[in-house]
Amino acid sequence: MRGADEALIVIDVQNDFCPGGALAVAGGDQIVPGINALLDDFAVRVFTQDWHPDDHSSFADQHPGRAPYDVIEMPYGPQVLWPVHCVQGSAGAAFHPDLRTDPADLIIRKGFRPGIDSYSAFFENDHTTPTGLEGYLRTRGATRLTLVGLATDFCVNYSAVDAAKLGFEVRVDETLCRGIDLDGSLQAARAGMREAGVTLVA
Ligand code: VGL
Ligand code: ZN
Repeated sequence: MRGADEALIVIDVQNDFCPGGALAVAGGDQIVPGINALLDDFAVRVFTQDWHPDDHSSFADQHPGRAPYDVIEMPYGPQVLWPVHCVQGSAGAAFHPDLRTDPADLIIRKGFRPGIDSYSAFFENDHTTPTGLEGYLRTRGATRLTLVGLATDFCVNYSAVDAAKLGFEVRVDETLCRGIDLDGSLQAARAGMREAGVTLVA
């Protein structure tokens, strides 16, 4: 068991991000056994779940003439348009069936507001609307965070950078993450995380 101030944050290990899912990340399911093995080491365990209404504004089908992976300008900045994924209550939004979810202390859902996406576990994509996770971790006494999950270059990246900005000591275990890698987004994410002071463990 690690220190009482250490939290494991498991990002979006959901069916739609695993092979066969709507927004499949290559090898997304391969990280499940390793995450399962890590859970009992941590005093604080938080899972996140991407959780969109079916008309979410990040979905390409909400923007006539647009296709998945196009980038549009939203009031809060650029937004990649995604295939419909992680719709609230759908099988795709459920956690991978082999993921041990019973040890989770908290499951935090994000991306539920129709007009704004939320990659980060801490803030929506306007970088100001909080999810409440910061307060949860601080009141639990967690100061050191290990992040694992999907996808490295989007939700893990945004969560890690926000956590570092908030003053947490942040490690990303890349062996237990997989990336989407859209137009070099994986390289950019790794550089951005390092610049923010995140430790990448491979
Ligand atoms: C994610 C794209 C859209 C992620 C979520 O979990 O990384 N990526 N929604
Ligand atoms: Zn999403």
